[in-house]
Amino acid sequence: MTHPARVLLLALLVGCAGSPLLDRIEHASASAGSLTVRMPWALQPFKDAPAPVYFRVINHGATTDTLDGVTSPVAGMAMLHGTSTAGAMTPLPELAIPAGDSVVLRPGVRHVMLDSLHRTLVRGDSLLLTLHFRHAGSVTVAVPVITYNDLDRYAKTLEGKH
Ligand SMILES: [Cu+2]
Repeated sequence: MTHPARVLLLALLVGCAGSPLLDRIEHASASAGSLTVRMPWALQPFKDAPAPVYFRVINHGATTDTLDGVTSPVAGMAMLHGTSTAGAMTPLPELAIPAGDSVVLRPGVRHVMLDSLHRTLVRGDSLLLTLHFRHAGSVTVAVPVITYNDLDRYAKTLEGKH
């Protein structure tokens, strides 16, 4: 089999292996100014635990912007968290989005934490998350909720490691 044919076959297989939920994540996108927020997803929390949210921000502009804060109608409190070298969560007061670059929030690196949830989040739900940028203003994205099982299956796509 020639190389291009193999690539095509792989694309077909990956396409078949997708799910409506993963499709929703891959097609989710919202923009303000030169910033685009893509591929948002949240993990269904255990019991009353907070829910982590992940996404990527692409800065098509020539000026660095800064994510100053996050809010969500489903959470009493929403905040940016980083991960220390020891693996503990640390508050992140702000997050720079360099010009012409992108920043990925993924497990083990950084996330938005939704705490004091007003309702139970289950697989397939959609929650609204608003990101407040210093220059571009606010961007609201609909974030699909997935389970840890989904994350296992779609880690490569979701964590942006490919
Ligand atoms: Cu956290």
